[in-house]
Amino acid sequence: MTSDPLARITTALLDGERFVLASHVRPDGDSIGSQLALAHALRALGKTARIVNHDAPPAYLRTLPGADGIEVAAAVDGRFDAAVVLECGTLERTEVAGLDRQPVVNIDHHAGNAMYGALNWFDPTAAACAEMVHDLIAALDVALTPAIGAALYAGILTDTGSFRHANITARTFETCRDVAACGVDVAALAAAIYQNSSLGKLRLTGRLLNEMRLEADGRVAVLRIDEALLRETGCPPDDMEGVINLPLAARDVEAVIMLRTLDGATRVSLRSKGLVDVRAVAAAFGGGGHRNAAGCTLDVPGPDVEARLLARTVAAVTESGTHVAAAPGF
Ligand SMILES: [Mn+2]
Repeated sequence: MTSDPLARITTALLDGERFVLASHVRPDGDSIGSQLALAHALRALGKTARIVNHDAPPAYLRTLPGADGIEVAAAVDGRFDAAVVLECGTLERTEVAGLDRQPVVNIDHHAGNAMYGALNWFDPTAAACAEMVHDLIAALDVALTPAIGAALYAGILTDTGSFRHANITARTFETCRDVAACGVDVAALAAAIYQNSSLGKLRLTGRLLNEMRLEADGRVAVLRIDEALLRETGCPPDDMEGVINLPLAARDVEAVIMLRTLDGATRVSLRSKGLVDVRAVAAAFGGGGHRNAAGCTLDVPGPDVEARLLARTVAAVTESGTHVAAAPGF
């Protein structure tokens, strides 16, 4: 017996036959990519692997091989040799009941992971959970196929903000090297993800940027989405991926707050450049994420809590010390 979590998880997966794979609510490219890659690998070994998430994959990921087999459910029945939970800081983040009745394998890269599994592999140095899954698939001795490679690449491409975030390491490119070598058409995959939006999303983008509020001398941008804006622009609610990143194209903007009101709660997404830590901001409001990409939910929204959120974000920008133009790596 070794204490190396990757080796222990590899053994558990090789020994088992039936698996369920879950990820967080509102799954993103890294959730879906990591799940599909691992499911393809387990099936290549002759095992059964079901993917069960609380929410459907976003439209831009539905062309990934195997995406049409992803189940959407609030609970899983029956027994599995393991529930592999990918990309979740806590088990509750899945909002899928019944996973806790299985031996849980926790594979994640989010700072602050609660180590909730029977087996835990937590690596905050991975730019994407898909990097970890790449290493796991290698340990399982499954050769990459175009279907596996496309899933891994989707996870890395989206979780690095199209290779722009500070989380990128040599390992990121080593994984992508293997993806390219196995025959994935990376340009076609990028087009499927980034040149595949509705005209409604384009109209929403125009309105959002036009109505953007700037605070702290333009260092913090605030975007606001409500039902009326979606209705007026015709943007489908599941087609807003990436709009939050647009203000960061401006030299002066160092952090973005996007507020989305929905059923009496306000969903907050945060993005930042360089050393500006928006994960700490989200954590102060019960959320989490990464330094440059995080989120939380305001259950009792209102001007007061929004003012506190803004003040925390402005403080994060100020505390980062350096203007992004002078930060390391820029
Ligand atoms: Mn991720």
